[in-house]
Amino acid sequence: MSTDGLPAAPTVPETGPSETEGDWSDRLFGGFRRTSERLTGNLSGIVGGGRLDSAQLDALEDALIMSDLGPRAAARIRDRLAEERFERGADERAIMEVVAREIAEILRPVAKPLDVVAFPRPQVVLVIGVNGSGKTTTIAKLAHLFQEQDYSVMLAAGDTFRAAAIGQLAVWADRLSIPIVRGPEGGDPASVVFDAVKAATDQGIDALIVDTAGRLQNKRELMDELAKIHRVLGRLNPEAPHDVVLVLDATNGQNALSQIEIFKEVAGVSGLIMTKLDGTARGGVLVAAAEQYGLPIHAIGVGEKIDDLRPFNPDLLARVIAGIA
Ligand SMILES: Nc1nc2c(ncn2[C@@H]2O[C@H](COP(=O)(O)OP(=O)(O)O)[C@@H](O)[C@H]2O)c(=O)[nH]1
Ligand SMILES: [Mg+2]
Repeated sequence: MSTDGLPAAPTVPETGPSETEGDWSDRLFGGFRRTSERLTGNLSGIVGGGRLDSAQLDALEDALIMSDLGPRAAARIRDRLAEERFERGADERAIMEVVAREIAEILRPVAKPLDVVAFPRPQVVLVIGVNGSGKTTTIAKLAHLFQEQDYSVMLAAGDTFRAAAIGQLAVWADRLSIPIVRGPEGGDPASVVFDAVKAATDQGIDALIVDTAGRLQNKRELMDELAKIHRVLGRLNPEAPHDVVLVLDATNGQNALSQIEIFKEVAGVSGLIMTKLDGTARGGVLVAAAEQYGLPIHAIGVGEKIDDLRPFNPDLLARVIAGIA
């Protein structure tokens, strides 16, 4: 589904009735269950009190690395645990409290919602990422979020590479009753973006969200295409794009990190949205990304429906990863 280069199915799930808060957090928790089981699974035999011994610390560090948190975050958490003096009879949970606190320390500095602040309007949000990462779906969710905050939104179908991609965005635009600027399949994305910025400016739109193609297998072409979009945007508004949001699929695990590297190089990334944190065992990569790149994380995707984009809550997520939420 999310292999580089394979076209994503152009499915647009129905916007079903809103779920309760519990449903989505259950799905998020479900996605991290294997991570938290792996962490606590290594703790059997910790009784008494005082400090963890080096075998226990090794086991925990390994489990953190296996859970995609990355070697740096894992070492940092290990160091923190090594310093901790536990009370007599401290159980697994007491240890996981320390783990969660340290993960939250890593995540807190990068939690930053995407705000509509650009003046003059519109705020131009360029959305990039490999095919199948969830760009188009995330754009729809983001548009919905902005609408809920009473901002006017316009979409630009800058992924002209696949006809289905234009159609998929158009279906969402229709469903959300927001205008979309689109061109022909195979057309020049930069000209779509040019038209869209002009239309959004003329109509006093608050936020223009631009979809793009994610042809990572042809880095040169991708780079040229994004550079051209940048040039066109800059000509109309020197501040644009105001945001370059990289959408990452959490199920890709460590591959998400190499995608950050590549897209930073070809497009300059200002922030991240990580999708598919429902039902993946690899969401720990979010911690690795925060620790290694320090890029703002704007939101997380926890499902395919329109309101499945959630604020990035570092304390909650840290507790979910540690299995004590
Ligand atoms: N479970 C789940 N699926 C998602 C999420 N975000 C996107 N998807 C699905 O991932 C697939 C690819 O998404 P799409 O938006 O077309 O990706 P794009 O190629 O980057 O534009 C679709 O089937 C989406 O419904 C998410 O947060 N959770
Ligand atoms: Mg798409």
